[in-house]
Amino acid sequence: MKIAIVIPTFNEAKNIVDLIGELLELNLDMDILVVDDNSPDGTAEIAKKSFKKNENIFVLLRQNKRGRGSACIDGFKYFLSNGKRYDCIFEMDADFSHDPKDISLFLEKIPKYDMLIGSRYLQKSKIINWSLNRRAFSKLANFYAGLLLRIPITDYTNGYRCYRYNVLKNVDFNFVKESGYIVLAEIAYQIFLKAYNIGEVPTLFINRKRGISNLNFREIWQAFKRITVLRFELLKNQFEN
Ligand SMILES: Nc1nc2c(ncn2[C@@H]2O[C@H](COP(=O)(O)OP(=O)(O)OP(=O)(O)O)[C@@H](O)[C@H]2O)c(=O)[nH]1
Ligand SMILES: [Mg+2]
Repeated sequence: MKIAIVIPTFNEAKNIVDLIGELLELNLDMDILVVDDNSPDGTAEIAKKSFKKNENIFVLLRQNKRGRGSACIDGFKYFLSNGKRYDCIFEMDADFSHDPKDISLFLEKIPKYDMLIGSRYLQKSKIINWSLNRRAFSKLANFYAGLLLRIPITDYTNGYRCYRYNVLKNVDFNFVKESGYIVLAEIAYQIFLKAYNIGEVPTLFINRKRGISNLNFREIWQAFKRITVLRFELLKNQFEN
């Protein structure tokens, strides 16, 4: 199976080289794209320099910080238009919250699905070192998204995912209005409305050990606002087409 992995980064200099190192150890037929928003800590430069001899690792440098979701979308577009044909495309965070070893779980299960989400809320899942606040907020966000969007999934906001190439090709990225974490829910909802088969795998989620968080209240507010109107906008759109 030929796979592609999109890794959005902002100030991940302390993580990116080790993470790509661990991914390479999996020995898969794999291209990796780091989408960096001109991180002040030099993430893009470090990634480029460290892997300049590896022709499967690419860095897409954007000039301004434009959000995790928009970085992933640019990454997906890159892999959907580079002339190569992948079986599936992954997205994952750079801060080791997403264990590279879980990729094998996704690959075992993806033949039966169109898209798989690494979930923190299945019986075999585990969350390590998350504060009570973060846990409560994540639960609330998932409850709210579930109430409005009603996709049969347990984790709307974990950015560890695997999409079949053709499924991602069918997503209308122009319709995605926000740029942060909520893009995860927007893309899942589009895929759900197209009647694709979405599954989940249990993941081990570990709170970041190195580097600083990019999550802030502005993003959280953006996410709640967007979830509230998303269902109605997309359903209306589907009805009109
Ligand atoms: N390119 C790009 N990547 C981003 C941006 N914001 C966050 N990221 C990356 O997206 C991933 C998730 O962001 P995190 O900062 O880990 O957010 P979080 O997981 O909610 O919060 P913590 O893990 O607690 O820090 C990481 O790989 C970040 O480097 C952004 O604006 N642009
Ligand atoms: Mg994180």
